[in-house]
Amino acid sequence: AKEPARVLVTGAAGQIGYALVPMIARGVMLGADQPVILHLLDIPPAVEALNGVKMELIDAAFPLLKGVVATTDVVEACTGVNIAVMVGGFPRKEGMERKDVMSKNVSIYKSQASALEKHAAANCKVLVVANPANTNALILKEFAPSIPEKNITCLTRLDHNRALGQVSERLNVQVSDVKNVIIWGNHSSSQYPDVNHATVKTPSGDKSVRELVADDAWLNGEFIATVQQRGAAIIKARKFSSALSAASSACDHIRDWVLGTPEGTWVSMGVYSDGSYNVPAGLIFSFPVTCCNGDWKIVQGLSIDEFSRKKLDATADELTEEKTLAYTCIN
Ligand code: NAX
Repeated sequence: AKEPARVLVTGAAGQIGYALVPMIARGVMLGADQPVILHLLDIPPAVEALNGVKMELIDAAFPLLKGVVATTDVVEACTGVNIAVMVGGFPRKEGMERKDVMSKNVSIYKSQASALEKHAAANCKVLVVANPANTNALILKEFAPSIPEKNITCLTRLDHNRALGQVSERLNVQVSDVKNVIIWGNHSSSQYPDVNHATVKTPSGDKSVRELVADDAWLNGEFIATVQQRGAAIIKARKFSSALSAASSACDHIRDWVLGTPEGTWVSMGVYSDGSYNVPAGLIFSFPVTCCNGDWKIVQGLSIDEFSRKKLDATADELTEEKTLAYTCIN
């Protein structure tokens, strides 16, 4: 039998945490043959709710779940973890300045970065979900210099899956037959959902999404806006932000990273930019990636038309600005 993997979930008493931890305990994230020990971190005001989550995990009697550590102590939470899913953060409240929210998150990610760097297992893989996700991941990278930068990522898989969902609804095809959409850039409304290389599996082979949809106005307009604004639409409908879809896509992100992407398929991940596609190096930016043996690689050589170039540049500009803002909050 495999040794249990230790998986940290921060913000585990929150909504995404509540949807995510049972998925991990059922093997959705790391596979049906991989036992897990869950490390749940939250802050003191949420400690009762956190213990309630632990009670429910025990009550669910998950065969793969070999232990639960529920704590408000960052060091205890980070010790020995192989995977860290960072869902905890400081949300933007009405009337708050962006700088104030950034400054709260900088201080959270700074201290959690140091704890991970000192106490996590070697080669720990980190996924930042909490917003501003790309910039929180960048701060984490900055304050955990001994964690390889390729091990620090942020979640844009939800946006990627939303794009697959929109194409599948529009064409009335199975979502599992649609692939290779791309989310470029920031996990914010400046992101660019790109279908120029996306295909649909049909009985007569793979066909281009652009050709099948045959409506460039929709693809360049409403489709993009729907994906960009989907988070807000969910809040409007549910009065709470996306949780089950966020949790599910966090599992997809880690699963594909650890176990690999299928041949011929790429996914979107927020990763440390190396300058590919003329995106400034040193940002955490969402790119199309393939994964193999636990490592991701940016898909190279895709054509970028003028429309796409503008959208990529705009979201890169926003991230550069966020980075500057974050750095002014460091000291
Ligand atoms: P909730 O407010 O329900 O939960 C957040 C939890 O984090 C709370 O229990 C809170 O006590 C805890 N927390 C706060 N500070 C902490 C700290 N320093 N250490 C540990 N825990 C801490 O929010 P939820 O709906 O679960 O969303 C969590 C985060 O995900 C938010 O930042 C949200 O904006 C972000 N999202 C990111 C998405 C993405 O695709 N990247 C999509 C979904 C979601 O909006």
